[in-house]
Amino acid sequence: DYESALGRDCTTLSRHVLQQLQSFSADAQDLSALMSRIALAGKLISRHLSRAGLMEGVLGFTGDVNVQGESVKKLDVYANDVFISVFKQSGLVCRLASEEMEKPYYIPENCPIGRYTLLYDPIDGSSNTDINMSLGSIFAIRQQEGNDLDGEAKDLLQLGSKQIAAGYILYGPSTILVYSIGKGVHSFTLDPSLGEFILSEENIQLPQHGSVYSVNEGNFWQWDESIREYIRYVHRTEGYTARYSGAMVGDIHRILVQGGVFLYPGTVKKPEGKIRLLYESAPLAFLVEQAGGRAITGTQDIMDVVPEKLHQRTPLIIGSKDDVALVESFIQRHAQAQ
Ligand code: P6P
Repeated sequence: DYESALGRDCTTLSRHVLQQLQSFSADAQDLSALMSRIALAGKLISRHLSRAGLMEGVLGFTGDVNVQGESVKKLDVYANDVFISVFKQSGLVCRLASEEMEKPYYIPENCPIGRYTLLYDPIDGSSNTDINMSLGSIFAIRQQEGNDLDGEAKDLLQLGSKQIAAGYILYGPSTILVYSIGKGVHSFTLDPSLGEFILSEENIQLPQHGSVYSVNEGNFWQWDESIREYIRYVHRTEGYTARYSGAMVGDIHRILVQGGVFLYPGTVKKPEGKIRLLYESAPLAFLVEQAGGRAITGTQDIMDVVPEKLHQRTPLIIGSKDDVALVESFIQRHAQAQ
């Protein structure tokens, strides 16, 4: 029958979402269509990245500084524009909130209020853009609740558990899309010859423990003593190895597959750390928890953090349950000693 003929080779993302939802309701169709548009954004960005070095004016800086005070890469702007353009006429989302935009971008025409909101980091790890290293896009989907008349998107400032779906696209040797709608974590690999993301793994589960710890040790002297104690421990204990790429999506994907822990702790000067809550930590926490892992700030689950601001940062310790618990034990021991 056709199922065996198609088999796994042709389980596309849109079909998989409908299978997951076991429904063909309008909402299910919308979510499936929404995920397909995210896949389209991923294909466009992947193609652009693969040719970046061949085209004039793609790499390098725009010369602007974004609202976060970071110098903007041309690829940041390109990727942000791709997400806006693929959703503009989709009628699926009313609002896009991105690291690259101070305020959310509203899509008023033919889009009834109360639909989905897409929160995303269009290119995460842009320090890697000009050196041909892996990069990622991170996304979260939330429901727009209320009328948001003041445009402040206050309805987005809610727990990570209010996320409807989340995931990332990893632009590496192959382009992989990993997502969850709360029913497990599944990965798709882009087949450039088909122009389709094809199912590569279902119900991914993080190992309980892994040997990898992933952190920028260049910040060692800016960390709290508890984190320095943890680092000294893994330095002197057999069985740990350091891996850090400078682009979080690749580091997180390694941990999703092999286990271990990724840390971006706060520093004495910036206790809130660097990673953004609503479109980086929260979607990754949603995904990792669905895969049987954990994600904490150091003192609370990422999924329980209620943001006060759209671009709020949090410290992030995320990965295998045992490895996150080990970091947490150093933090707790130091808190008791205070
Ligand atoms: P640092 C990229 O800017 C990013 O948000 C993550 O992708 C990455 O892990 C981290 O920042 C790198 O920051 O301070 O270690 O260079």
